Amino acid sequence: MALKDMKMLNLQRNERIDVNYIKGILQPAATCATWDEIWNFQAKPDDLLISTYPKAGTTWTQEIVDMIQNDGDVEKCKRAPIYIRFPFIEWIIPSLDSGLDQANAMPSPRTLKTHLPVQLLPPSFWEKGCKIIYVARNAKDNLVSYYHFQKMNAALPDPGTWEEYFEDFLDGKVCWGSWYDHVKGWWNAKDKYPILYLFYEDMKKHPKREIRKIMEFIGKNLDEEALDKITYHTSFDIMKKNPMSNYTSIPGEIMDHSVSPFMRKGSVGDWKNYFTVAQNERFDEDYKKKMMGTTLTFCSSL
Ligand code: PPS
Repeated sequence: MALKDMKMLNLQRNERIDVNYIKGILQPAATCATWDEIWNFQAKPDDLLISTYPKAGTTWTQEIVDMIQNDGDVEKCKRAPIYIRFPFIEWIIPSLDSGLDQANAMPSPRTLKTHLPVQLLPPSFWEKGCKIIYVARNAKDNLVSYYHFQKMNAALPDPGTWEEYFEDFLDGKVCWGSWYDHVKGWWNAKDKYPILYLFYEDMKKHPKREIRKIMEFIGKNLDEEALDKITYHTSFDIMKKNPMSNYTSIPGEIMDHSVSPFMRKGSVGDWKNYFTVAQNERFDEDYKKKMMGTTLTFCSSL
């Protein structure tokens, strides 16, 4: 089936997408169908890449980066929805362009988005020495956020029950694979490549400090007033109301915000409202095994 037909089929029948594997990592079938093209994507030296495991704070970081790049000009950042401003390189958005087409059509300097685990990143990003901002979020909140997102987003598989999804997440049987391997893989890469590794929880606790880190990393120099403005404009409450960052412009057949809004809670520790005591114990035990030996640590409540 041609890719174009597949996109329309999803939209018309309002069905969930198919999934498949790329080198052992579950991915939307449309991503698998274009994998060779994605793998051979030609990055440019002045590309900036925002990389995350899904639901770790991508959109938040994108808005911050755009605000910094535009010297704190709110109106400029409202020029288009977030998914148009930042091509998502491995994504085929039903009824819209592919991320690759968008990226290839975009003038430089480009800021791109990916959820790919480190081993699946197109090699040209490494070869060209592109700067990369990686954002990680504690696994428990990440799991809860991803579960709700899959419920509202027909462009991802149905998550099943909470209990089923909980096990799938621990097993890495979700799109873009294991959270554990993802955060560890990128953590290890940061010592070899120009990667700024950030944490969602730090951004919540010290937004201005983390925004300043991003600003310095991308080589900008804004005054305190601009930084304050960016901190305000990129707060959860403001971004939730901003149609250019809250994904409400995606057709309702794909994202149904009445099931769960894209800008859902934006907090640290929401997992406590979903994990049973037994699930929490099982999670912690499994976590210790999977994260053994890494220097990477997270906080899951503030
Ligand atoms: S995606 O679909 O993978 O790109 O999603 P992503 O943007 O990575 O993650 C969505 C979660 O981030 C929350 N979010 C924010 N939190 C705090 N402050 C701001 N400004 C902000 N913007 C987005 C969003 O609400 C999702 O988290 P949950 O826990 O589901 O609310």
